Amino acid sequence: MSYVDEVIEQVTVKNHDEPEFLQAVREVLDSIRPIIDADEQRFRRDAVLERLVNPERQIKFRVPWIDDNGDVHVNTGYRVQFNSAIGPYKGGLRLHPSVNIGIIKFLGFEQIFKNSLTGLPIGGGKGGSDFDPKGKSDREIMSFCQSFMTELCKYIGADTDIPAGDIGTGGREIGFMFGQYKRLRNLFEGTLTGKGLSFGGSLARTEATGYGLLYLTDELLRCHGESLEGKTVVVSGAGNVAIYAIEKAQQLGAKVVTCSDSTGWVYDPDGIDVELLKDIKEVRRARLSEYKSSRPNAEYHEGRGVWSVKCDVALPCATQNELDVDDAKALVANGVTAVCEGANMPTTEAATKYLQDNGVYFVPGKAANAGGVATSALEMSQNSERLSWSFEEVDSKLKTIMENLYHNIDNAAKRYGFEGNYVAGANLAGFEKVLDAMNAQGIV
Ligand code: NDP
Ligand code: 2IT
Repeated sequence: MSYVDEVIEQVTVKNHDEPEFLQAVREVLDSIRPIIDADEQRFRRDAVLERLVNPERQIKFRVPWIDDNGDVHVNTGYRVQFNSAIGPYKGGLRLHPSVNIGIIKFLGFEQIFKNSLTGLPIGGGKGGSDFDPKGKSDREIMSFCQSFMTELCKYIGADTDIPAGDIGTGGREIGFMFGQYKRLRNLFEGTLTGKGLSFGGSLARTEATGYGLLYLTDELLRCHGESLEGKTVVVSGAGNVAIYAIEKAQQLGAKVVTCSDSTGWVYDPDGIDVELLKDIKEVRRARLSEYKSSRPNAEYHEGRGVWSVKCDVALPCATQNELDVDDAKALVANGVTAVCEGANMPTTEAATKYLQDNGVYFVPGKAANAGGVATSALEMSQNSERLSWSFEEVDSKLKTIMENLYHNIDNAAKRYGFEGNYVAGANLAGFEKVLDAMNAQGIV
């Protein structure tokens, strides 16, 4: 059996109850076969793949917090410090009831290669909790965030591990966590990114993941003789990534006709009103069902359905495995040209294969959504030099990073004989740098 298959089998046995982690590992290991197979004996002897798939450190802790009635709740907190070969651990914190160790490991594993692809010196990590922020008051959110950070602060630091936002963690939560970190450690340092602008945050970090997704999508289309101008785009999600993906797609001349949240989805034939969406989601923290009351031409449907809408470009920006093979078939039947992932692993394995087999340009999240973490790394740079850059400066660096990233994965796919397969390109290019650093640093 090949070394790659041997390790996939080991990981499957050892982590059989972590399907998302297995899915992420299978995809990456399968893609990097050309590198591993070329020097299999040495990689096996050095246990390179075993070291790659086992996190350097996993932290799991109790998070007790008190609600507004004085009742105590206990959630579970996680931080997986996956790989620090190329820099300090970096990655977001997810707050969602579906969080478990397998979810955090899948996200942390993906983050290793994503962070490598940014070209910036950041290793891979991820954390979060099964806490559900929905319906909680600001005080309850603060109570949770302070308790979470009371434990997490022992393991992180500006040169050790730098968490940030993800599902359920936005500016409000990062603010509460930063306040508690500073209080407990007596350090005002950039150990979190996505901070408010008045205390070390970077301009354009809020917009970065969505904008970056569109910079990459635009570059992809241009390299194939097309552009976003006049294209119809469908987006899922209505959170941080989705909102700024919609905004930038519209700035680039596309018409975005859908968005969704966990209860339903909107079809707006006139194009999503992004200011209204921001007001509903960022200010009022309300349900998407409220969209229709201000936009009579729009439709609101319960459940899922954005992938059934005819489009040229599809941008899944909500959560993992939200686009399955039936959705992929509907997209292909409707003539989709490109699917670029704003979320992490939103497309199932079967759907990915179907899209690729049918000639759709498919760019995986670890490449397409890397603009968020890349801009987090720019926030770290600004914190280190105690300066802040203008919006234009950060945004133009982000654009350059995403364009370079596209060419990097495109070239890697070509170099290894997989032209047009951006999954292979992203995994190969991301892995090359991590492997080089791991080899240079010995067996650690
Ligand atoms: P948010 O919490 O801001 O938004 C998540 C959106 O997805 C919400 O509209 C949410 O609906 C919707 N959603 C639908 N179904 C689910 C579900 N089952 N679980 C969770 N959310 C669901 O998160 P982000 O926009 O920050 O993150 C979206 C995706 O992008 C995630 O995969 C994340 O890992 C990824 N990502 C985020 C980055 C960032 O910088 N924030 C960077 C790179 C990737 P509802 O409002 O009803 O909960
Ligand atoms: O998935 C991701 O890349 C993020 N949630 C952003 C991580 C970060 O450190 O900015």
